[in-house]
Amino acid sequence: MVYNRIKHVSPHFRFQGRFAQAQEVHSGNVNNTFILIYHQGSETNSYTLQRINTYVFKNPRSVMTNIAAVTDHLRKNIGASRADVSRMALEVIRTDDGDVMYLDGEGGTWRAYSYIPDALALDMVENLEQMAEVGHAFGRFQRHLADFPADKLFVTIPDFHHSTKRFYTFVRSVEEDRAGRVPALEDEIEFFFERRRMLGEIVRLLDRGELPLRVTHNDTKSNNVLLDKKTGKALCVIDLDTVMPGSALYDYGDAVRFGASNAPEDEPDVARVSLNMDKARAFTQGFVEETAGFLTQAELSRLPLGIKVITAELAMRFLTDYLDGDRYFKVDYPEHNLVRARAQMALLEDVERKEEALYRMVTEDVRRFGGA
Ligand code: GN1
Ligand code: MG
Repeated sequence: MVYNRIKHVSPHFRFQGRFAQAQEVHSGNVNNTFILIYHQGSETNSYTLQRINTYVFKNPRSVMTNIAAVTDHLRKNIGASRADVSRMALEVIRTDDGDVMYLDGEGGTWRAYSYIPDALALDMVENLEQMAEVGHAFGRFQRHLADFPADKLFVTIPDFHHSTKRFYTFVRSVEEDRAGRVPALEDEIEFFFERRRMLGEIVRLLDRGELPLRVTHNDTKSNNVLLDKKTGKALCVIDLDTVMPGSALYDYGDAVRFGASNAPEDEPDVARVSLNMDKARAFTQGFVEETAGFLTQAELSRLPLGIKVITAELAMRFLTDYLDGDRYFKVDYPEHNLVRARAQMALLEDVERKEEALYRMVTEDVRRFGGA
């Protein structure tokens, strides 16, 4: 029963009312997530309770300190007095002691948010209106954090999108071959050696100061945006675990990679994997409309590079984890990480084919919305 997994934890948070029910949500590749319902008179209060994966997040206190600061800042910039602000930004629910997280004594680290009801998080974007809303949500997120001092944030996963270091980690995993899987994967391994220079392009531009460091979300999947069930409009961005200094190209690129793919991230039939240009365009319009006013010309003109680098990086991370024996990402079956890697490799090949069209599309939008 789900309740048995959380009953030692839930009483330690400031949840209002009497516990009524709990449900596990199976989304996300990293944390465990539960939705809790409490009754208070005729009111229903809902919360999200999560067990933080401390293999991935070695210092959960830094993660939660970042999230508390970022959500406060978002609320301030959205307008704390707006009636709907509670639907526009997450709110961290404190523990009895006023802390941002709870340690359960069994090695579990937990945190809670208020749950935003009547909202959708899309694993698959169904139409172009939704895709444009996802673009607005991530663009707005960047805009609202543009004046957040990036040096106040802890770097919770060092070198998270340092694709060059990720490449070296991958090479090390090939060398170690812990799970004995290397011999069967020559083609897959070669794929990343061939793209080695491209993988490092954003890192090089950041190092040379040609791209600025910003506060970025770093995990901009469409299911990390909540849309209002009734109006279809974007409400807020969730899953703030990886909010860190980064590049706008990462947020743009990862969102297109995930939301504009014609197939799920772990599609086993690679023939079905391709980039949907209409969805990419819808996302780009929403994102550029929100960000053209403050992103630099260097960023705006290179947005499509973000799609290539992030897709290659994630494909390589999945393959690395497969070679390591599946220690990082949660897997549903033994070949899951390999299937994910191959699907992302197929997507990258299609992005490479459509690269020129992607650049043309971005240029048009930047012009339209009066960018730098
Ligand atoms: C992980 O758990 P989830 O789905 O929010 C991962 C992202 C990957 C994503 C791929 C901290 O995110 O970097 O892009 O899986 N998060 C972390 O689905 O590694
Ligand atoms: Mg995440």
